Amino acid sequence: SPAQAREAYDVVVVGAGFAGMYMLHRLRGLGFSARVYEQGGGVGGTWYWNRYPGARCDVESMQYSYSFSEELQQEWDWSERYAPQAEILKYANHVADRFDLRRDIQFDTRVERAVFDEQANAWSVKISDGKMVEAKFVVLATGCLSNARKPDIQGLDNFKGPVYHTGNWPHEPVDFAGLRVGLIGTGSSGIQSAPIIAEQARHLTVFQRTANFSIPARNAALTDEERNAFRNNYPEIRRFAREIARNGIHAEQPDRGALDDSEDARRAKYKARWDRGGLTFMSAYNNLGLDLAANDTAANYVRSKITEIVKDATTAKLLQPNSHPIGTKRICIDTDYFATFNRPNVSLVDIKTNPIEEITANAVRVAGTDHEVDALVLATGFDAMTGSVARIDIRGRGGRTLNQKWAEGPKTYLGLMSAGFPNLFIITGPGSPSVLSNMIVSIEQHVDWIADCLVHMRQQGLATMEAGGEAEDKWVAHVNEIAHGTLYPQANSWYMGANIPGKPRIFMPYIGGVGIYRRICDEVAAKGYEGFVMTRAEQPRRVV
Ligand code: NA7
Repeated sequence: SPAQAREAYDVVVVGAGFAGMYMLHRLRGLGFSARVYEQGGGVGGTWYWNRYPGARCDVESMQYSYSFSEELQQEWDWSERYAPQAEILKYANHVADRFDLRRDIQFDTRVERAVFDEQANAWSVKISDGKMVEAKFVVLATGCLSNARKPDIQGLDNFKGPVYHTGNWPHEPVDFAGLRVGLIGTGSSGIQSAPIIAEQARHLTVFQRTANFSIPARNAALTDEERNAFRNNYPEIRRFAREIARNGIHAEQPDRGALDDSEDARRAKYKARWDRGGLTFMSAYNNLGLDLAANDTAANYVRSKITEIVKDATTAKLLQPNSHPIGTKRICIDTDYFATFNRPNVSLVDIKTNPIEEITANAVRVAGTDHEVDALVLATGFDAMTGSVARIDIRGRGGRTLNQKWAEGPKTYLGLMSAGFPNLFIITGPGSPSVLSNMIVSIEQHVDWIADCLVHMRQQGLATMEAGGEAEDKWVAHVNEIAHGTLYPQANSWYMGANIPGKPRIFMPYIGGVGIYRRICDEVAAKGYEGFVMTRAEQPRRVV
C-alpha cells in the first residue's frame, strides 16, 4: 500500500518552542520515535518571532526556565531579573544543542493537515513540503500567543512606509532613527516597545484604544548572590511553583483580603510591591481577582501613580485605565512606559472615543486629523490560545474537523484532548491553566503527563485514547463556572476571545490554579485515566 512507503513515527510534534523541545526530549528518553515540525527557521517559538524592541518575559528569568535538568538550571547564567528576548532565544538554542534536539526537528515546515485514519488508528499528516507522514500520536505544541493578528483597519494596505507587527518582527535590526513612528496597540507588546522606539524615533505617536494597567519591572542585572539564592533552593522553589502558587511562580502568598487592611496599611503594601516591581503586585491580597471593591483599591493605586508620573494632566487622564478591573486583562510589566509620555517627541492619541477612520499613504486619520507617520508598528496582539491550532486542518473521527467542533468555542477535557480526536494531545491548550501561569511550569507538567500516558498505553497494548464526551462536557462547564466566580469575564480580553471579531466569547484558560489542576490531572491518571476512552487495536470502540 502507499502507506508503507511513507515515513512513520510514533509521535509527530507540531512546534519547537519550549513545549515541543521538552516533549521531544522526553519522547526520546522513553524510546518513542518522534519528529518535530517547526514553521520558524529555529527553535524558541514565541521568542523566535517576538523580536520587537524591549521584548522581555514578564516572569523572572530564574523561574521562567526549565526545571527538568538539574545541570541545566545550575549551569545557565541569566544576566537580568527579566531576560530580554535575545537571551531567552539563546537559552532555547542552548537547550536544543545541549540535548541534541535538532536532528529530529524539521525547520521552515508547517503542518498543514492531520487526518485520523480510523482503520489504521493513526494520523496521516501533511506537511508544507508536500510530504505525507504517519504517526500514532500527534502533539500540538503550537503555543498560545503565536498567531499574530493584523487588525482590520481601513486603508492599512495603502500605507507607503514599512509596517511591522510586534509578533512577527524582522530578524534584521529595524532602525527608527529620524522617523515618525505610529504605534497601534497598548497591550504588553506596545507598552514594552514604546519607550525604546521613543528613544530612537524622531517622533512616536501612540494610538490607544484601551488604556492598560502596568507595573514597573524594576529590571536589573542579577547578582551572583541572587542567582545562588535560587540555585541553592531550587528544589523547594520549583515544588512551590508547581504545587502551591496559583500561577506557577514562587512568591510570597497573600493571607488576607484588601478590605481587611486599613487604607494606610493598604497603600503601604501597594507601595512596597510597586517599588519592588513585577507581577507580585497582584498578589498583594488574595481577593483582587474576586471582589470588585477590593480590586478598586489596587486599580486606584495604579491610577494615582500614573497621575504622579505623567506631567500633562490630559495625557495622564487618558492613560488611566477605566474599562476593566485591574488584572482582568493581562497585567503589563514595563520599564518607563508612563514616563515616556513626558518626552517632547511622544504623543498619545485616543482611538477609543474616535476610532481610526483610515490609514492613508502617510498618515493615521483620527477624528478628521491626519497624524503623519513614516513607519507603523502594530502591537495588536494574537488570535490567542486557539489561533494556531485553527490554522491546521485537523480531522478526527468521521472526518469532522476540529474547527467545526470548536466553532462555538474550544472544548477539551483538561485542556489536553478533545473528544472525537483520538491520540491528539494539546500542550497548554484551552481548558488548562496555560496563559494564566508561568508557561514553563505548565508546559513541563503537560509534557510529563502526556509522556506517562504514552508509556501506559504502550504497556497496556492500547491503540487509542481520547477524551470521553461526558467528561469533556463536565470539564468545560467546570472551567466556565470557576471563571465566572471571578472578575475576569468582566474584561473584553483575549482570554475571552474578545479581541478577534466573530470569535466566540468563552473564557479559555482554567483559572483554578496550577497546583489544583496538577492534582486533578494526577488523580485522573491514577484512576486509570478516568474520563478518557481507551481502545485496544482488536476491540471495537466502547461508546460513552
Ligand atoms: P494584546 O495584549 O492583545 O494587546 C493588543 C493591543 O492592540 C490592545 O491594546 C488592543 O486594544 C489593541 N488593538 C487590537 N486591535 C486593534 C485595532 N483594530 N485597533 C486599535 N487597537 C487595536 O497583545 P500583546 O502582543 O500586547 O500581548 C499579548 C500577550 O503577550 C501579553 O498579554 C503577554 O502575556 C505576552 P484593546 O485592548 O483590544 O482595546
